[in-house]
Amino acid sequence: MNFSDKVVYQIYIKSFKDSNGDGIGDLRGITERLDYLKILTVDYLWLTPFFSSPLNDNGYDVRDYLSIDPIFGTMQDLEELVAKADEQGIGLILDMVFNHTSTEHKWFLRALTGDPEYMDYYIFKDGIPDMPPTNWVSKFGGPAWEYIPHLNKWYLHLFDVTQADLNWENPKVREELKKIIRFWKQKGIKGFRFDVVNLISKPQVFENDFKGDGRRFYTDGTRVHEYLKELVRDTQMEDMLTVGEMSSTSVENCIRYSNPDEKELSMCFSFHHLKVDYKDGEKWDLMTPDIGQLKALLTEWQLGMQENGGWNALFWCNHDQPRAVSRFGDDKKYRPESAKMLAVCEHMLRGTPYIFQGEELGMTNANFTDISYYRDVESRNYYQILLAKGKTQAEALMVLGARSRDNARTPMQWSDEVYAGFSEAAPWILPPDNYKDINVKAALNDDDSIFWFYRKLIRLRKEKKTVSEGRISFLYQEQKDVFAFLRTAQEEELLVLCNFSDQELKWAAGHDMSNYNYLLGNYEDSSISADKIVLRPYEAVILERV
Ligand code: TEU
Ligand code: CA
Repeated sequence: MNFSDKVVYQIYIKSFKDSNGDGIGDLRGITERLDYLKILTVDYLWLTPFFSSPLNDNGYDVRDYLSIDPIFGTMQDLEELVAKADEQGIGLILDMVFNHTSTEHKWFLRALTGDPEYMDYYIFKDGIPDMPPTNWVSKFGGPAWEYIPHLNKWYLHLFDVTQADLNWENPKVREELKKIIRFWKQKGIKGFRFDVVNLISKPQVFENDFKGDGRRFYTDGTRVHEYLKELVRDTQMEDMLTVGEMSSTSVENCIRYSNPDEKELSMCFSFHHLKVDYKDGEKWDLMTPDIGQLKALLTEWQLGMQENGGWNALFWCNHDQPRAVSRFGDDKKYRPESAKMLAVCEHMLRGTPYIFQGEELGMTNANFTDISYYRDVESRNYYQILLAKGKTQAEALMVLGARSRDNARTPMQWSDEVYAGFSEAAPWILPPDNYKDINVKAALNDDDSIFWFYRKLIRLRKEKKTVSEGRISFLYQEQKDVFAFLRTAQEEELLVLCNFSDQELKWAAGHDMSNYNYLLGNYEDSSISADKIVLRPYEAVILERV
């Protein structure tokens, strides 16, 4: 199946819409707002996990994959959402967290009793206290192993200590996971997103990493392609939309994950382009984004995947990333312009675009001024780590302000009413003050809003095969802040220019510009001449060859 003309909208349930006044978003909240999503004309909704969970990582710590956490609703609510979405022609994508389970999952609880059958569902290693089997570091900070005194063993957790890694080497584990897929398929689910799925194949021998944090031993591991093929084949997922979240991956592996001939997944998320503001690759060291590197990485991935039949999931934002307009744009002086420019860039690249809730409004980072406002386990851990490293509270807060995952998790801004119209009660996490201006109600009433601009981009994808299926090639890139590319299919050609700076720039094309018409852009008119284009701050234009 080809998903090139589709657009996916990601919903972080806890923050989307609260229907019952407890301050937490839920399934009924989504059903209530399907009309809004219909106006945007998205094809699929990716719902972040709503399964039974202690919610230490907001649902990425699953206690029971086959039941719904009461905080999010009931099975009936889900069935109703599936049915109503279906009436609108919208399919649901569920988030499968198969690298690990919550330590409250019944499998882990049985393992803790010393039952060898269930201990083999996880990765337990013999050991003594204070001597973890390897020096690997958890993605959320601290050691990746936890000691269980009464078993004299350590278990592996690449994420939080309450998220124990599953042992995919064990065929019984793989069978259990297939059952989960089959269960949700028969509920009418149309696709799946697989959480950190390129980390599922662990090495045979566990050794210390003296060069890094351990990831090179388990990222795109030796059996990962085999596992994915088996999972897809045995659950007949071939025609569904399947997207893998690939942590620290490579183009070569993503080609294999997403090339239809391999019968693994439909597409991949990769993250290299979202590390261009990490100083020396370190997320918690701030740096202004290196746009030259951003362009180089996107170019490498776009061409690499195209030449070898791979398919990208395109995105700037998700529930783990700060807001793109605050990060790569200017969320004050040029907020609408830069939000639209980022939209053009993403939606015109080759791949399937993903919109994260609120991105279509140009929602910004949270601007929290105190650690007590933060909820995310990773942010809270790293706050302590930053203090321990000698940063002042103010410095640590500044880092979190730019990097925390909570920047994406503030409530969806529906209106200028109290709590942004998200809930009648105090929400579990507060919205930034700017909800009074930045909200759905205001966006729908403004013809020139970011929202309506997104809708135009989606329409363009539906109307023009060049956008959905065209080849991509890149133009003159020497001008650091301008990203320029062509999309071509048969006789049609589109030229896309994006200015990533707050400066007016002359783009010296070296490309004959005489035969192009203005198609869409984020400024009302465009100054195109035969050999020169003047791009205003954060201007983006799509030109069509005549
Ligand atoms: O995220 C995987 C992941 O590694 C990150 O995006 C992570 O948040 C970041 O690298 C930390 O610096 C997935 C989910 O999207 C995330 O919400 C979960 O917390 C994580 O897996 C564990 O399930
Ligand atoms: Ca609720």
